[in-house]
Amino acid sequence: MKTDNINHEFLDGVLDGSHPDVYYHFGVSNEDSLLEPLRDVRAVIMAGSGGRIKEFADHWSELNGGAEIVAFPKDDRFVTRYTAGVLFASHGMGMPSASIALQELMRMVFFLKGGDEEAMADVFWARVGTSGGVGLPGGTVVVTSEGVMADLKPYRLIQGGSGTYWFDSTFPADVYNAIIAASDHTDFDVVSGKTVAGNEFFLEQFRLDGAIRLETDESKMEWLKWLHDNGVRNIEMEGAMMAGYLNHWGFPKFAMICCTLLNRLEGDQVTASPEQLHKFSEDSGVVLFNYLKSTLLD
Ligand code: R2B
Ligand code: URA
Repeated sequence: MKTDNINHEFLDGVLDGSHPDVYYHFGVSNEDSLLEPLRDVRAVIMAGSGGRIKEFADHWSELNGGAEIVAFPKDDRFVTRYTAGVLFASHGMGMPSASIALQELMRMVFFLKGGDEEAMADVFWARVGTSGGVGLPGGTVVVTSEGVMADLKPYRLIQGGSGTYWFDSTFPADVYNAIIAASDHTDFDVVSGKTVAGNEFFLEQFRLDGAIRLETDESKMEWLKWLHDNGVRNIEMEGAMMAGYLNHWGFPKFAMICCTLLNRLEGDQVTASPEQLHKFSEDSGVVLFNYLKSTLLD
């Protein structure tokens, strides 16, 4: 872990009881007894939708002999479940929403592990989601090697004091390679590649089917081909920020696993049937659970 980058000014006072930490968007604080069982947390799994979180937690509980599921009472922002060493939390859509979830979850993990850097470094983080494929058909699962923004540069934010703050938004290679290896007998392809995180589903993903259109057929295809030539295999909306924040604290184990819903070289609209979409989304869950089983089940 990179101890200098952890916000000790605020977080050390939580550990010594000087002040509480309120994880406002999750509706809990470090003083809630609900968090007590979560001290054993070994993985934090995030997904965009709350429904997905409930399904994941039910499945992980079943795989662990019907382990008890702790449900956080507040669910109007994020849906959260804990069972058998895994905290499952939704993050909504886009980096502004997901950054709120991730910052509060990082603080929660800091508290749950008593600030012990070795214990924190053992925690595995993942986002499981959907994406648009770049040169890949719908139904492929992409395990991200590097998160970039729409200009192929790493994640960054505008910071008052220091201008632009750049993050390292790469993903650890040992982890994405192990995830792919744990899913080597699936009936769908699992590949690694760079992933663009767009700040918009339409405009920053160069779609032509939004209410607002800023691109032409030519400029869209030029962008998509440029991405493809530079190793990008899919486009979504959160990964670059997630990798940036987790690297900032020095977490060594994290990943992003996304199914593709369409090939963006062939179109913009998501026209797959509900059955196909269900299968695509199940498949990214299969890849996650193959890895969790290989690492967390005794
Ligand atoms: C993938 O899908 C969502 C948009 O449909 C967004 O959260 C993402 O990253
Ligand atoms: N999610 C995205 O952000 N983009 C897509 O094209 C599909 C899913």
